[in-house]
Amino acid sequence: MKLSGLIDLAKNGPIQTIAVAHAEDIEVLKAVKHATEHKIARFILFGNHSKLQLMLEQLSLSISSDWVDVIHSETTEDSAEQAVKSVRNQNAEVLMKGNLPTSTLLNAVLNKEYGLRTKYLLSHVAVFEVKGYDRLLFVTDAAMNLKPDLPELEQIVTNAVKVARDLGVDSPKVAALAAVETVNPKMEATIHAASLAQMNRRGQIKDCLIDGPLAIDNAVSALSAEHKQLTGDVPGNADILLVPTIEAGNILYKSLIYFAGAKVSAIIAGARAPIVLTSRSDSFESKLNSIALALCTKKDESF
Ligand code: COD
Repeated sequence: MKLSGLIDLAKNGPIQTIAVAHAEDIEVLKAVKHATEHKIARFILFGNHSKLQLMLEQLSLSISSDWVDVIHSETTEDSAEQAVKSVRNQNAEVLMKGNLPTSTLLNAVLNKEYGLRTKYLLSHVAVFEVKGYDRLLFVTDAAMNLKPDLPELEQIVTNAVKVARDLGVDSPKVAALAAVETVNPKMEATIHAASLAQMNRRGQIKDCLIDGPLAIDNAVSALSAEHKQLTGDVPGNADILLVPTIEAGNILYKSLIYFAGAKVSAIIAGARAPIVLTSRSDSFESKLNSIALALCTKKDESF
């Protein structure tokens, strides 16, 4: 499957409403325009009303109650709060990050009174289409959790597995990444990875196949896995790359885009509603694919 296939998948579902926090960004608004043209979503744009009106005019997109509505807010914080509240009050089914810092949006999302917390950990799931790799590649967590401990990593895997299964990957192969393939007590990532693999073997983490520790070459290259004599289904064939820290994830995310020309879509999973969260520098195409990804993920009402 290619990332553009997500739009077709989204077309099979109901038209949902997306609340965009601080939408004053031309790439965000281009994605909004394309999504409305595909008739996959309606939008409530939060931000400065007159600026948004001007930008929408530039894109020949008019404010209409059918597809695009604008609600004025003064600051990025105000915009984030209003957008989050609109999802919490069920005026929208998906939240999207516009032109504001990730931490501003996430602080509103995590607000104890009006936010979108659940009993689960919230985590970032990015889905890449990489030239030469024969499947979509999921990377987690490249943008929310800073240095997750073992219980947090378990929840991060679980969130990513759910997203992969929503896209039709029934039993995703998860590579718990480290710098080496053997357990080294001085490298915490190797201990976490080995523990996750064992938790998976014992049925503590279900619906996927976890192996680790694996270095990234052994995770995605059959040749490299063979060279290291790594057997099993995951080495060389990973669907999900679990990274140990936000830095590792962020560097991998941006390297895939800038060096490998990969395409990306990304969301935060585990909240009351999916949250479209791409980097501000990501293209409108990746924002559009991320909208489609959010629309394709099943809502969990058990919070
Ligand atoms: N899921 C659920 N609850 C959470 C999570 C989570 N992932 N993270 C924190 N919480 C809860 C905590 O339990 C606590 O109750 C409250 O939120 C505050 O927790 P802190 O003090 O650990 O968190 P903050 O407020 O300092 O920061 C939370 C952020 C998510 C804002 C922070 O971790 C952050 O800035 N993450 C990185 C965002 C970023 O800059 N990404 C850029 C890469 S593109």
